[in-house]
Formats: sequence, C-alpha cells, structure tokens
Amino acid sequence: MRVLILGGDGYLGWPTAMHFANEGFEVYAIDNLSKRKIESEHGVEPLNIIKPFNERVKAWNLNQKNKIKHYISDLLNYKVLCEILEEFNPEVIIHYAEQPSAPYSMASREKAVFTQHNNVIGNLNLLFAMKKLCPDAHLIKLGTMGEYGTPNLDIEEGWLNIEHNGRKDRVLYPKKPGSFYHLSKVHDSANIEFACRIWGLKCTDLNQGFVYGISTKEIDLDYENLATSFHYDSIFGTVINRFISQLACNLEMSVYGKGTQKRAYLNLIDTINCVKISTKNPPQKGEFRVFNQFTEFSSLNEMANKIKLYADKNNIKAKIKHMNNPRIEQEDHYYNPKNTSLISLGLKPVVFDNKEIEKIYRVVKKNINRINLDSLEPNIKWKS
Ligand code: USQ
Repeated sequence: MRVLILGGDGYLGWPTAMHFANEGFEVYAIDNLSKRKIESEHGVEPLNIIKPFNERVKAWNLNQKNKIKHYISDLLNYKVLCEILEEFNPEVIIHYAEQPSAPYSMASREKAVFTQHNNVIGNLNLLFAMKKLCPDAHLIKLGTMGEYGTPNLDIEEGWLNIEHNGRKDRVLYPKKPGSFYHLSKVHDSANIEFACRIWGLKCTDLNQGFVYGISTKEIDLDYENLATSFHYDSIFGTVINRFISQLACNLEMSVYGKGTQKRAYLNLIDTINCVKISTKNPPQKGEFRVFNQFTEFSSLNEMANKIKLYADKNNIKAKIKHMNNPRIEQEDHYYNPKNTSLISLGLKPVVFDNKEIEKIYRVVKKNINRINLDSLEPNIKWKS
C-alpha cells in the first residue's frame, strides 16, 4: 500500500515512517522542516542530536530492505503538493504536518496567526488536492483530545446524538479547546467533515491525547542515527516527558496549578499502532470517522505521583512542585472521554508503568549533558 506521511521529520511522523516501511508499506515522507526552524528561533533542542532529515532517511535506507522516499516540501505550496499526489498516487495519507505546540501558539499574535495559517490552510490545500487527484485515498488526520476541552459531559468519539425540542440529530461534538493551536485542529476537523460530506472524501480524524515515550522497535535498531525528536522543553515537551526529564535532572516536577486537571495520554508506540489500525480498517467513501486516540487518562497529580513512586522504589530523590499555572484551564472538572473504537479494532495498549518510566529516564540520564535547564522553565503565559 502506498502511504504518504506528511510531517515525516517530526516526533511522531519519523517513527511512523520507519514502522510503516518495516511493515512493508511503500512510504513517502514529506516535511517542511518548520519545527526545526521554530526550535532554533527559540533556542530549544530535542534531547538527542537529530540528524538532518535526509541523513536520517539515508541511515534507514542503508540498512533496511524497505526504503523510505522523502522530500522537503510545504503543504502551503499547493502546486508542489499536487505534483506529489500525482506522482505518488497515495492510497493512504497520514497527516501530522502541523505546528504542534499549544504554548507556541499562545506566545503572540504572530505565532497564533502562523499556527492557524500553517495548520488550517495546509490542511485545506490537502483537501482540495485530494479531491482533484486522489479522491479515493484515505486521509488519516492527527487531531487532538484538546479539541473537546473539559466539558461537563461524557466525551464521545467526535459525534454526539442530541435531542432538542423533541427532535433528534447527530452533530459534531461541541468543542471548547484551550489554545489557538488546539483551535486550529477544531477548524481542520470542521473542514474535513465538510469535504467528506460534500465531495465524498473519506477520513479518520484521530483525536489524540498527549504522547509520551522515546523509543520504538525501529528507533532501537540504531538509536544514534534513528532517534526521534524527544522534547523536554516548555514549548514542545509534553507533560510526562517533561516530568521524567526533570526527575533525571534532580529538579522538581512542575505541576501547573492544583494538578487536578485530567488529561488523556498514550505511548509513542501506541500512536503508531493506532495509525496502523486505522490504515488497515478504512472508513466508507464520504465518511468522516473520529477515533479518540488515547489509552489512559488521569490527573496531572496522579501522573507525577506515579513517577515519584518509581523514583522512591529506585532510591531516586523526587519532588513535586505546584507552580502558578501559566495556562488558563479548568483545574477541577468532570472528565470521562470514550476510547472504545481503536480498542475494539484490536489495539493492545502499552501501560504507563515503571518499565515505561525507566526507559525514558535512562535515555534522559545518558544525555543529561545536553539538557538546557533554562528551556525547562515555562515562560509563555496564556494571559500576560
Ligand atoms: N502541564 C504541567 N506541567 C508541565 C507541562 C504541562 O502541569 O510542565 C500540564 C498543562 O497545563 C496541561 C497538561 O499538562 O494541563 C498537558 O500539557 P502538554 O503540554 O503535555 O499538552 P498540550 O499542550 O495539551 O499539547 C500536547 C501536544 C499536542 C497534542 C496534545 C493533546 O503538544 O500536540 O495535541 O498534547 S491534548 O493534551 O489532549 O490536548
């Protein structure tokens, strides 16, 4: 199967590209390298030295039977996007190619505009290009659980059956996201649903929790050359990766606010498995299908305490600090999101346990000299 991976140089896109190649798919990975640019603008770097995109691909292709094809291009360049679709004629398009940081999108007007322009227009270009050149391809789009926010209702998978004044309908689940980044994904979802309904495209929108983890089967083949861009900084680092990095640096784990906020999450390996399951089980033509892509949810305090228990067991000094919350988010709230679709299609979740904490802790410890302590500090505020 021909699989086009958009955002193939990223934290999730790169391990997905390797895994799909390993599984025998024909993989074409595209990236505009914009995350590397934002990293250098902000003086943040991934934990490991990440080789340039072409060198990582070269390192993979040197030793592996199934090669990855790659190209540097931007979804905002509609002409080149059309050329890629025409030449490769993908059966599946996995779309990770978006500015992925909530804090970045809240740093200034320019960054909010960049995020929404890049994400929404890039996605819209993709929809038009698909309509023109590969209307039967299956679009797998990475959305976020953050689209829903924290409503005082059970969170269904994308759709909600409602009854109002005696009439019934099935509507897109009402969204209340918490940043301009999360909002960009809400806009994407609305545009994709429209394209499925009007043009008959087919899409799986994966509303993903935050991802933790540092290794996969393919990364472990040659960590030095094939590592993914694990971030611990306050712009790109997700909370569990940050807490474990802080632990490795003998720093307090930075819980924002009361820590009673609940969030859904999953292991990097499960991101890839969920995308693979979606690939193997496509929706119908014209269907806009939404899966909530997470395996566990808990409060931030519970996450930090789990890491502390691991530390206590291993005689590592661990402390939790509650800091003023730089974000505006509900801290005490109801949270009951559903995630039965991917499980019923066969997902066997990785559990966030001591073994998984240890894997991350060890790699961070090994690279401790590369940690820039300043970049751990959250200095972007939602309301300044
Ligand atoms: N948080 C802390 N301490 C930290 C960092 C974060 O308490 O040091 C808290 C935040 O306030 C938030 C929660 O942890 O309540 C999650 O924050 P995050 O930075 O791990 O995740 P977020 O900004 O929401 O975004 C991340 C990814 C994004 C993905 C999203 C899924 O960057 O690409 O879409 O997770 S979700 O969290 O479901 O929105």
